[in-house]
Amino acid sequence: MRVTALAGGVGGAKLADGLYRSPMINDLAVIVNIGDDFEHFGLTICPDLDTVCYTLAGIANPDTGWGQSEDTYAVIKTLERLGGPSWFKLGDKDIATHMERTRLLRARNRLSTVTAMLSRKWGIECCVLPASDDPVPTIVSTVEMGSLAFQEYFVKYQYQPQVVEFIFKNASKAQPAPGVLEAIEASDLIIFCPSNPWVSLDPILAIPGIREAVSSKRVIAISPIIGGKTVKGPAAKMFKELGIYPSALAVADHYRSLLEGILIDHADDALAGAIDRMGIKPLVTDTFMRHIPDRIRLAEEAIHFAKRNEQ
Ligand code: FO1
Repeated sequence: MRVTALAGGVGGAKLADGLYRSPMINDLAVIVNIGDDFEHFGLTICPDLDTVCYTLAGIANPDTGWGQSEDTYAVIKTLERLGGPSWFKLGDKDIATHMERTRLLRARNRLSTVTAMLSRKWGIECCVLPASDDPVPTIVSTVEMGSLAFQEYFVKYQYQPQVVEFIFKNASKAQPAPGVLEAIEASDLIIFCPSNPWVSLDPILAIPGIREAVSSKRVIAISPIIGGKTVKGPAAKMFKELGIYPSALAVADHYRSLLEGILIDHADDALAGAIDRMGIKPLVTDTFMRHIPDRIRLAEEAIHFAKRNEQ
């Protein structure tokens, strides 16, 4: 089966890993959010591309989900002693990724080309694509601090400021990266990974042409919200601050016109009827991914769900 997954953040990377490791899928493309990307110390840092690639390569930090496992922090600690900004904890091995990506970009390679080059070095055998090769930084408009660059909002201020809206800067001028629309068109199924709808999947869908391409395909989502909360990150807090009660139902409604089905957790069993009445088929299951077998199980449940719906 040919699958294209849209992913961002740690939860999205884990489900993408389950799809990647499943023998049911012989052709996987992962389209990754670039809204978190930023320049730091002159380095181009792409957190969601790195989180997906490190996770697929089996070298992600198992505790945080981002950065590399068994990394050291000599550089950032030394930098702190020099009085430099150390709020964004870069590991020593992780810095090598940012240095090589920046070097390749400066040599006028596209981000998608650089991602393919790095993926090969990490032994990744599926296609990992940035949503666009053009920078489309997410700006978070907040009550207390006005407009914040994404990493300032997410890391420096630990996503405490109250959100007003999200701006995907220059999205209207951006192009899907080469291969993105082709991957979507060629797929039997599109999977919306359990990522933050506001700042991981919406920035992908905001790139001109991507939402349209997805809208003519079969789409199954996995809710990132379980029992009104997220496993990690600010998605539930964002829903609340935007005046929407956080729930799997709110996630289904967020993507309403695009979804054929959605996997929700047992904790949200009571929402299945309302989701079904929206015209979206619910599958109630265990959506926690505690370890790699869980990632594969959940990924395969989504595939089986789609196959059952096919008839
Ligand atoms: N997230 C944090 O909460 N604190 C950090 O210090 C931090 C450092 C970091 C370094 C490299 C990287 O690729 C990601 C990093 N992240 C950190 C996560 C980053 O903020 C991502 O954007 C989030 O995971 C949301 O996708």
